[in-house]
Amino acid sequence: MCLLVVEDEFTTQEVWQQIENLHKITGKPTEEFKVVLPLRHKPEESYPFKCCTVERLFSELAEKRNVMATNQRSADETHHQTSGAGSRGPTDNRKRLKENHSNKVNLVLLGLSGTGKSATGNTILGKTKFESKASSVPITTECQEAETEINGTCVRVIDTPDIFDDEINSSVKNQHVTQCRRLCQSDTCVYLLVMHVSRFTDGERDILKKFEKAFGPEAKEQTIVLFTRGEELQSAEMSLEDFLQDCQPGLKNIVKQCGGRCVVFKTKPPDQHQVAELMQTVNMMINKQQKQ
Ligand SMILES: Nc1nc2c(ncn2[C@@H]2O[C@H](COP(=O)(O)OP(=O)(O)O)[C@@H](O)[C@H]2O)c(=O)[nH]1
Ligand SMILES: [Mg+2]
Repeated sequence: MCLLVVEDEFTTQEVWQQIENLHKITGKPTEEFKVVLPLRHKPEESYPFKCCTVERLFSELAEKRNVMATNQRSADETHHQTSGAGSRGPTDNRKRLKENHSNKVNLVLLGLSGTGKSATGNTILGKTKFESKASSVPITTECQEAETEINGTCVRVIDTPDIFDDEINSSVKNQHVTQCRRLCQSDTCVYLLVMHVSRFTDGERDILKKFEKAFGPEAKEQTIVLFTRGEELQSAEMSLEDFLQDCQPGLKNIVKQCGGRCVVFKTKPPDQHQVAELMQTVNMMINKQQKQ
């Protein structure tokens, strides 16, 4: 696949010129180049080149990956049958991520009470499945799940109660963690560490330690920090980069430990564009880890 990713201000003429240059350099026919359009642009028939959106590209890649995985599985089954290999041993999440070429992903919402996990879950799902409201007591008290499909990927959203609260009995928290791990047993699991953009509390300072204790030391390799109340950044005319640059060292460290993967969300009003950006980050992380 020869992909030419273009920026927002592209002109048809410039892009075509580039395709011709690439054709001269590589010898590949111009029809083999596909232009990946910036977000918000829709493929138009008037373009003289093949083009697609990032979302469409990811679903095409996922389809191709599925076909390859099916072929690989058939080859593996043949090999197992001929070599008489026994059943597979237990798989950890990282191994599952590498092996899992299916088109399914679990998104697990984690974070303190009131940070907006349930509201974020509803935004991802595009419908209200989880109760979300302002409250001084936790509203979500059990792990819950709901599914949707986003650009060909089956996304299971898992909403959780606050499992980091020191006030809550540890056996209750362990039950939530066990339930959450059970829900994530099959398919790739991506953790979304949900934090309020303008509040970094003492309870969040050692959140990664508690998180690792619950889900294992490698879990942060599959984590994206998701900041809610993005509209507060918008009204302060700040980008996520500006915010991260000026934020507290403790928060900077959390983002750093999560590989710098972070997104910003606003749920009032919900905006599906931010869901597409989140899925882009999810897919990039999964693709990168599968290559490692
Ligand atoms: N303005 C605004 N409110 C939000 C946002 N995300 C969550 N909230 C509100 O924050 C409150 C707590 O959200 P909830 O989803 O119940 O938090 P949870 O306890 O982490 O599940 C609710 O009143 C939400 O409407 C956001 O991005 N912007
Ligand atoms: Mg909740």
